[in-house]
Amino acid sequence: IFILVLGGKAMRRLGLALGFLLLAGALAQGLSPGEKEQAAQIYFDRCAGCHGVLRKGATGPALDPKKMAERGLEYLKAVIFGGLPGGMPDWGRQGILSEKETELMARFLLEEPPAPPIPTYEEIRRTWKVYVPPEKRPTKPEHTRNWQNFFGQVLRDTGQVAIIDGDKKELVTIVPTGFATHILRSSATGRYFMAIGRDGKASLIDLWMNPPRVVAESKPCVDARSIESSKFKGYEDKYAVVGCYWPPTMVILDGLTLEPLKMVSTMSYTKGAGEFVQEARVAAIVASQFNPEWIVNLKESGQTWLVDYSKLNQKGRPLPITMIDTERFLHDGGWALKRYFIVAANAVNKLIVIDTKTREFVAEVEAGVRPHPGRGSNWTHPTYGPVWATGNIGSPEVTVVGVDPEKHPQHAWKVIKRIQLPYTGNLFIKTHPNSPWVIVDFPMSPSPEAAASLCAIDKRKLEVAKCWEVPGAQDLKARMVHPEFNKGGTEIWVSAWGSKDTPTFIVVYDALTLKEKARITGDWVRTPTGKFNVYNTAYDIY
Ligand code: DHE
Repeated sequence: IFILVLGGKAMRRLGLALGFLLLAGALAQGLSPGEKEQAAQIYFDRCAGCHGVLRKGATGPALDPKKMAERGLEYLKAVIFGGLPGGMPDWGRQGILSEKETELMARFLLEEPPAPPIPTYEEIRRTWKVYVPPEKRPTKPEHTRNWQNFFGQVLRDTGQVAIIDGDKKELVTIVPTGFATHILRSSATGRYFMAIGRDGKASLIDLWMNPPRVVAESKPCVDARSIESSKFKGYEDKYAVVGCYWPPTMVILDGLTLEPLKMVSTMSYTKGAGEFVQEARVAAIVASQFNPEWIVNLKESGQTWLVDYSKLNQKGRPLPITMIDTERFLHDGGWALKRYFIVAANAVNKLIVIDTKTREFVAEVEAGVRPHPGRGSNWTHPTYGPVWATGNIGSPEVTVVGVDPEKHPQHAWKVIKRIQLPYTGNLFIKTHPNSPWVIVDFPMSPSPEAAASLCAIDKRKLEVAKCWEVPGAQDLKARMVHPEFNKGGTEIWVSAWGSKDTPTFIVVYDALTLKEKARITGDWVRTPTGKFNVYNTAYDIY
C-alpha cells in the first residue's frame, strides 16, 4: 500500500506484485490443524471416490497441488461450487457445501494430500460383531411376507437401509448400516442382504427375521464401494468379499458372520505403463456361476482378478488369483447372458468383456463418454439377438452391444445402436424380461428439469419412446435415480434423491403402461438412492 501510494507506474506494478506474493504467502501458510481435519473429512466423503484418496485421479482428473496452484484459488472455488459438465457435481449450488466450505476445499487442494489411515489387522478384527449367531437364526421365515419381493432401499445420508414389502408397498423396517451406504447385494440364496458403507462397514441383514435385522457386521476398510457373496454351487452364502477403496485391499469374510478371514493388497503396477500405483482400488465385484470364483476389478491398475475361493478353508488358506490385464479405471458393470461380465473403464470410454466360463478377456468395445452401466440391461432383439446396454454420464446416449458370439457372431462385441437421449447425466438404466422398456435416469444432469426426468426406451425399436418429468421432484430439489423392477417385472420403482433435511418419495410405475401407480412416502424417506429387489439382485435379472 505504501508503495502504491508513493509510487509511479513501475512502483505500482512492483506493489501489485508484492501484494500478490503476500496473498500467496498467506495461502501457502496453509490450513490450521482443525481446518485440515475438516477439509480431509469433506474430501473423503465427497471427492475421494472420483479423484482418489491420494488425488492421483480416476473417474475425475488428478488434483496435483502444483497444477491446482496454476489454476488459482478463484477457479477452484468456482468449479467446486458450480460443477463442470463432464460429471463434476455442483456441490455449492446443491447446498451440500457452503461458500466457506467451498473456499476451504479450494485451499485444501493447494496442499499436499495428508496420508490416509491404514488400520491394522487387530483393529479390523475389533470391528467384527455378531449380533445373532447363525445357530440362533430362524430356519424358516418368521413372517408370512413375500420376502423375495422385498426392496432394500438405501437411505444414503442417514446411513440406513429401509426394507420395503414390494407386494404391499409398506415399510417393514429400517436398519442401521454404514455411513453413506453405497450398495446392497443379495446372498446366493437371497435370504441375506449385504450392505457396504462408504466407510467400509459391511452389514449382514437377515430378511427371514421378524422384523429383518442386522445379524453381523465388520468394517474391514475405511473406504469401500463393493460387496459380493460366494454363489457357486456348494458355496452358497459361505463367503463374502469386500472391495476396498482404502486401504487398497480385497477382504474375504465369512459369509454368515462377516468374520474377516483374509486380506489381500491390490497395490500393483499398471497395465501397459508399468507404473506402480499405491491406490489400486477395488471397484465392481461379481460372483461367477461357472467356477468358485469372484471377478474382482481393480480401478487404477487396470487388472481383472479371478479369485478362487474354493480352497480358503484348507490349511494355509491358499488363494489362487488369476490376474488378467484389461484396461485402467475399471468401475461398474454387469452380466450378459450370465456368462460374460462387462465392466466400464469409464475414464477411457471403454467396455471390457470377460468370459467367466473360459476365464479370459474377450473384447474391448468403444462406449459413449464415461460409460456408467450400474449393472446394465439385457434383452433379446429380433434382429441382433441377445444384447446388453449401458448408459453414459457424459454423452446423451445408451450404447447397445451384441453379446452372443455363439449364435450371433456377426454382432458380438459390436455397438449395434447408439440410442440418442434428450439429456446427458445418466447414471443407471434398468429393464426386466417382462417389460418392453429400458428405463433411464439423469441424476448427474446439470439441468434440474432433466435430473427430475426419466425416459423409456423401446427395446424392439431401439429408440426413446417417451420422456417425462416426475411431478413434485423439482419442488423437492430431488434427482430421480436408480430404476429397479419388482420380482414379477410388473412395476418400476425410482427414488427421488433430495437433501437429508427434506423427506422425498419413491415413485412406482406400471411396467407396461408407464402410468404412476403409487408413491411411497414418509418422514423416513430421506436421501433414497439405490434400491435392490431381492429376487432380481440374487438372480442377476436386469
Ligand atoms: Fe456408485 C455401484 C463407485 C458415486 C450409487 N459405485 C458402484 C460400483 C462402484 C461404485 C465401484 C460397483 C459396485 C459393484 O457392482 O460391485 N460410485 C462409485 C464411486 O467411486 C463414485 C463415482 C464416487 C464416490 O465417491 O462414491 C460413486 N454411486 C455414486 C453416487 O453418487 C450414487 C448415485 C449415490 C451414492 O451412494 O453415493 C451411487 N453406485 C451407486 C449404486 C450402485 C453403485 C446405486 C449399484 C448399482 C446397481 O444397480 O447395481
